[in-house]
Amino acid sequence: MNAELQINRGRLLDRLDRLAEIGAIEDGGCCRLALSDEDRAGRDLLVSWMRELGMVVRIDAIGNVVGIRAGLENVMPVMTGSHIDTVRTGGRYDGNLGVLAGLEIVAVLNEAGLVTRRPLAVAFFSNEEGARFAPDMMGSLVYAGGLALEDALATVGIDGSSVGDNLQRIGYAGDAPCGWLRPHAFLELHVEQGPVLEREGFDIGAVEGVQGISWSEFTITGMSNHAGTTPMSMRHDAGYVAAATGTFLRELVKETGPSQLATLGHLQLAPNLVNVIPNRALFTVDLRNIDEAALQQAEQRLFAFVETLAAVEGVTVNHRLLARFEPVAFDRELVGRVEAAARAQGYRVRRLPSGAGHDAQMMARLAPTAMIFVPSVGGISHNVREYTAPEHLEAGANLLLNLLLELAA
Ligand code: HGY
Ligand code: MN
Ligand code: MN
Repeated sequence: MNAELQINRGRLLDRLDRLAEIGAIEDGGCCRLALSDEDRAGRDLLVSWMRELGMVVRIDAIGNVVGIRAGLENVMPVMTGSHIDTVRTGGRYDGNLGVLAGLEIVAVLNEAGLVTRRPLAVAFFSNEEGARFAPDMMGSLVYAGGLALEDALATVGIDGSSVGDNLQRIGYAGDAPCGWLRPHAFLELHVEQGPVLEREGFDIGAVEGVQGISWSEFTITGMSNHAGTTPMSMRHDAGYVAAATGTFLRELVKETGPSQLATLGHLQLAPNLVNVIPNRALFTVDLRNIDEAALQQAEQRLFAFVETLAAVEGVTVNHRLLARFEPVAFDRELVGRVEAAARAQGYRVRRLPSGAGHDAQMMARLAPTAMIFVPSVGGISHNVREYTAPEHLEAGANLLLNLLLELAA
């Protein structure tokens, strides 16, 4: 461990603030939806910082950006990174911390005149959030070979435009083939986005893996009719099926226990008028579970519920699977090193699974991978009130620094 090398907290906080100015919304939050003009501006800022740090920047065909700091030997690099796209009501740390901590570490090494044996790579992946174009972790999934480039480019988002068109529009359809750089190891620093570390008084999370994710989109088609003249027995109410599904999800998780999570996050009714029975309902269901068999169970029960109710109500159902990732276990040896290094640096550390999806779960298909979590105040994320204390941001970045030096030696 390189005790004397420390990150510069002020510079890291300053970069987080400057990136947060791009797509700034109320109360210090950020809205930089994937491949939007705000995302482009954020990308441009980070690429300029990478270049200022003397890094070689390469952009691949799905817009993943990798900055490389040369090592003494031309061997597989140690890679860190995350994402800088946000949800519509995002905070300033989700994803951004992992990328900016990587740049801060390069700045520290430059100042120290220290060149690692292995090159260091800092990446930010396209469309991690999946909020505009599903699935989430799209850029790292293509990078890891889990989704064909042309399928990703053809994906149409919630506003009707495609990934490929938007990538061209913002000028980030790069020439590097996806997955062109296979790392020796991948380590991602990220805010926990949940309540565990804060509630139990830990500084660091040594993340053991990521729970399974299932995103479904349902389109229910019924018949619009007059809200006042149509007897209840004659209705084909798409809105009722959507609302009943939301209630069913709560019943489902009550029965299956706390490891099952279920969210009806997006709901659109048409014609969306107070006195017209909805003839169309478009809604999404996000199911998560650390146990794959239980997640499949939950999916089967959801699909059966919607189909059965639709038959009774006399409406039709169209179902699209927007994302489906099985649980991922990170590299045991690397998780152990995260835990040991945290302890050696005097941090209170515990192991835990990740509730959120991350680019690391895709990079785990290519190389030994692990994650470092720092606490989220109140467990809040995907919310402008997302906050992590500066001392925890610094602790996470210092831990990342030491682990990258160890791995790149
Ligand atoms: O959905 C997720 O877990 C991540 O924020 N993309
Ligand atoms: Mn994230
Ligand atoms: Mn997120």
